[in-house]
Amino acid sequence: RSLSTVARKSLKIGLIPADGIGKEVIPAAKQAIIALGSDIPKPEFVDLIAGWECFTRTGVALPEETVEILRNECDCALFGSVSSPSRKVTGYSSPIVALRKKLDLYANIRPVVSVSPDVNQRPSIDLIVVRENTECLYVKEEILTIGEHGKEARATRLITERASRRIGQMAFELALARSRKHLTIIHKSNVLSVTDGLFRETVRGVPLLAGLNGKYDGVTIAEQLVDSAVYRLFREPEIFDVMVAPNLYGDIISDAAAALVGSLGLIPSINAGDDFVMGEPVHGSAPDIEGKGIANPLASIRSAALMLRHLGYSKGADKLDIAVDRVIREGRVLTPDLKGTSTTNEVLEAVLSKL
Ligand code: GGG
Repeated sequence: RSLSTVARKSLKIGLIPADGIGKEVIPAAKQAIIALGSDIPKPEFVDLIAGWECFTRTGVALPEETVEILRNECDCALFGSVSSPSRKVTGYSSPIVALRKKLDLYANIRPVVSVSPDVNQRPSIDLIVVRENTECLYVKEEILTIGEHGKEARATRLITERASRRIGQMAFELALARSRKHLTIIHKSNVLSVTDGLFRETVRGVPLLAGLNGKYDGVTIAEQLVDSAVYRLFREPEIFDVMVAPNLYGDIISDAAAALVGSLGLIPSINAGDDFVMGEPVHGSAPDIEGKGIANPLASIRSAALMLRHLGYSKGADKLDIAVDRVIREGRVLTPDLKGTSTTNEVLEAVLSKL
């Protein structure tokens, strides 16, 4: 089913704040959605649990009930952030990685846009990182053995033709809809010629797929080794329009791109599949500022906008984006990550006042 053509009287949105500042920014995004009034179908919210804290309390990081409610009852969802430990904990596995796989949310779409040079943003940044969301090293098949010289750890990196083709097609679609229509394939196939080679060849082959009949003829294609892509991202970011990458490179590149616009606290994403969409700020759980009331809510509000746009509610989505842009441009009410002194609630109020 096409997500955008379903007629809805109401919009059931699963809210999974999870850990850390997710619990502060997801409620802010909820308020922003409510403020859209009749620009979207009447929103209904379902509070759902997942995360490290959920694991320490219940022994389960991603309760089956959360997945089932998302699958069977919700039209879409917003996920906050998760604080997975950096050591192996028996029985624990990252719930966001699991959720992306269980709901087959194969595309992580992360736009990075500059709005104002006054908040430390490089001018003219307007790019989208399209991150494959289900495989690569995130299949998490790791083993530890004892070899001749001590411990040896190995991880499997899975790249499939199917996943590369569908993320490639998503990236071509996004590029086609933009004015520059330029797609850069990110890989490291000079070293990883089998895995990254398959990714690169498959994405390159998307325009030749049966039935497309020249649909992507207007899209120019470039490719860049991931290390040099990061270098060029900092040196000449304006060369990029849409970047498509395997899971791990996409994760790293999008954080790097966030540095170009002043703060990770501004970067939204959606996890998109053929049947479901889940908005998620790119930032993590930020334990250093958790509970202080100063987390930047703008990435979550923008993630709500992306989610709504993906569902076909462009009017509501545009309103949220325009309100966020105005708050950033005015530069008076900003959280400390953007060198401001305002709280999460004050930034939310500033956004709401512009809707
Ligand atoms: N909202 C993005 C987020 O939570 N980032 C941190 C992250 O993905 N960590 C992986 C994990 O903790 O499982």
